[in-house]
Amino acid sequence: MGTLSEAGADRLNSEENKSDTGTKYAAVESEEGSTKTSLIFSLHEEVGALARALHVFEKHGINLFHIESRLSRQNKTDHEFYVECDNSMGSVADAIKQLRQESKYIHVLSRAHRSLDESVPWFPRKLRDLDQFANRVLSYGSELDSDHPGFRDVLYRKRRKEFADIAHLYRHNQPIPRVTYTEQEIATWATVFRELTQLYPAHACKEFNNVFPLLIDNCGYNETNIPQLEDVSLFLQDCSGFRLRPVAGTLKDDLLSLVFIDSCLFEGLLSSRDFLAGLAFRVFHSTQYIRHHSVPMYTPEPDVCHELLGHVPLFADPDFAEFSQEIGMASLGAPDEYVTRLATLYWFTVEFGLCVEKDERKAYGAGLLSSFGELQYCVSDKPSIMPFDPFRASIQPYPITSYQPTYFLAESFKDAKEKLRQYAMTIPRPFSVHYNPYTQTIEVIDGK
Ligand code: HBI
Ligand code: NLE
Ligand code: FE
Repeated sequence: MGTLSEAGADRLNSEENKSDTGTKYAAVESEEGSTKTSLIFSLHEEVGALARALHVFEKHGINLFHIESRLSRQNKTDHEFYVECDNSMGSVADAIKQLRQESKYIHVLSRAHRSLDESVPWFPRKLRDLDQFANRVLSYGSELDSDHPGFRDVLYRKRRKEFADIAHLYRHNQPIPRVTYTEQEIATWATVFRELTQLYPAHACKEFNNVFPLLIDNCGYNETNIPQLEDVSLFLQDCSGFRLRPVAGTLKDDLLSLVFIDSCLFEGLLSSRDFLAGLAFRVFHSTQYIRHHSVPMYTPEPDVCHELLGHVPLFADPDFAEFSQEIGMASLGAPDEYVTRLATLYWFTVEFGLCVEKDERKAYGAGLLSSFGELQYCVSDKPSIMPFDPFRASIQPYPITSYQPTYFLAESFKDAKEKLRQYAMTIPRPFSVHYNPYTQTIEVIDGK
């Protein structure tokens, strides 16, 4: 299979695009094997038009996975319907033929094509595909484990549910809903912000310290304000093309085999596979809630302090952004064991990485830059330090609920990226992937 451009479909999907007379058939590989067809049609404005159109699918024995209505891109007074249907049963071709007679226009966006090898796990090909993660979560909720500091705090649990709802309802291209944080939440942020900003000049890497003032100037970073994800996301898009997407939490599922932990604190929804896949598109899944006020110094869970103070500054750096995206690309369609290793690699770099600067040890990992407890600890002589080697780091066990016993020291982001590339080449995949920045899609090239 060659590289099939999704440009046509992407153009049709693009919110910015005013008028698109588009090709009728944009040949696009199917996602999820060969079982899905996506199409857009517009109906004449009359009572029962949609019911009749839906009847066409019924008559041809076709199951619909998804339907949504929206304003037409061609004519602002019309509505159009976007439909995803199962083409493994019934005759989709016949249904489309009949639907064509009933509708003003119809575009088939993607049709079954040769699918990737059945053994290759599904992965997103375009930004909008990340919306599917929301429906792939195992348990939707905001339950906290019994040893979580917020477990007995009814108000905290209720609040977490509100954040989980925002994430669950979020769809690609929507602005991230703004949140009014409570006084208590802002007080927690203030403590974390105050303590950390005193440590950054000495212990954060230079790339981090370069960007931080820009966040103060442009995104409302200060002691008395928790910045809004939407403002930060727009800023990052200007810097490096990275953007944020709200997420309720993350699931440590595939890490469990590797990690020696007593309990899985991570309440959550998004698997490492999905989380890493986001990075391939320069999308960072970000939590929006804040840690419980009783644990400002360290929490094992990602929270808005961790995302905004730990991760965001470095995603603005071009080399670091590229490094992160490469981990994401390497994970697409990779076997489970390798996703686990890449998640571990991510852990020892993006989360807990150290680097050298003029013979000094500096932190670039977000888990260090968001915990004033661990930031002081990691530059002390207590932990053991190893030179960064992805083959070694990707199989190193680690605890997730305490300070790290071991850190890996990188020479630079460029060097780390080079080493990561070498490592990624050893991941067995019957295809290779290429990111097309113009269409923001992943192109799949058969064979290595
Ligand atoms: N989710 N929101 C968020 N933030 C993280 O830092 C994070 C995550 N999910 C998984 C994760 N980090 C990693 O530890 C790996 O599982 C990839
Ligand atoms: N321990 C970090 C903190 O307290 O900010 C969060 C780490 C999330 C992986
Ligand atoms: Fe993180």
